[in-house]
Amino acid sequence: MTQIILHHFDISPFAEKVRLAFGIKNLSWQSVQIPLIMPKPDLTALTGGYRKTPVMQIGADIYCDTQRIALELERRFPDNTLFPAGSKALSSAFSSWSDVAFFQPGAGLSMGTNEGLPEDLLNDRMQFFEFMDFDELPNQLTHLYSQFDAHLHLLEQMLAERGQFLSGSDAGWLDILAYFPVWMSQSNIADSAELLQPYPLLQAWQQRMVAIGHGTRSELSAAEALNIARETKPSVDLRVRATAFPKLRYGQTVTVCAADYGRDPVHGELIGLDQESISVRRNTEQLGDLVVHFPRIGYTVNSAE
Ligand SMILES: N[C@@H](CCC(=O)N[C@@H](CS)C(=O)NCC(=O)O)C(=O)O
Repeated sequence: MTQIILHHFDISPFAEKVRLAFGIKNLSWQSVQIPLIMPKPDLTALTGGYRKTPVMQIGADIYCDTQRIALELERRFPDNTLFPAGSKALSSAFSSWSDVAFFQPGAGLSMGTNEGLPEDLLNDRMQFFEFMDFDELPNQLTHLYSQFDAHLHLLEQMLAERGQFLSGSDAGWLDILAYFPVWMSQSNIADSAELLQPYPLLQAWQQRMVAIGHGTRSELSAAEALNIARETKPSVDLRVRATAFPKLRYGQTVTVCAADYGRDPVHGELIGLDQESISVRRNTEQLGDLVVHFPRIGYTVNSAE
């Protein structure tokens, strides 16, 4: 059962990363639209509590976080690599730049300059984005513009050094990582056209990124996705490495949380742990056995026994 399901919403910049990865790999996938704000009962029925966007489902295997999703796509669908010219490890490191240093000022500007945001969305994100002080946002806008612009400038220099794509002659995950804050700025930040105007290489690359597309998308209801999870068994063969910190054993009950924000805990039985991934099995009344996978970097795993 390899049908790919993406739980996401269209305006999510992190989901745009994964949609572009489908584009690079020319994959067919099914789209389940999730709510923009909590509660998200169908999503958390799968994840056990993790609420961030996006989440990828393949049968009864649930992949949280875009970094973990990228690794899984590459493992299952190695054609049209996301990591050209041996850029896998470098891309993982590069995500700390794009997800934090580049994305976070952009997210601040999206929240602070976007007048029409509905009240319930603002209230939800005030709780969610722990790195953002919403009361202080109006005073920080000039600084945030300066930071976002400095990263655009950095990206322009990277493109001058690297050529067509950051990954070389073909687009890869490195490009996607650098692109998603730019994609977000287009619809969410006031004066975004003015921001990009000084950067011609970036604008030309942006057109090449748009041309990648999203592979072949079809729509699926949340109920159908839950049915697929219910009718499928988790497919992956995993183990807990004896050397992996924090030295937990296979089958131990654990709690997994994002370490940055959106830290809703997920409880389960530890069945996979190494330096790249954490996997827990959840035995649920509603959907039977599910395995939820997280990246190792940026996630805590602790014994819950
Ligand atoms: N580290 C996560 C971050 C994901 C993230 O922050 N997504 C945003 C949307 S773009 C989110 O979850 N917002 C709150 C929500 O959708 O409930 C990843 O790489 O997937």
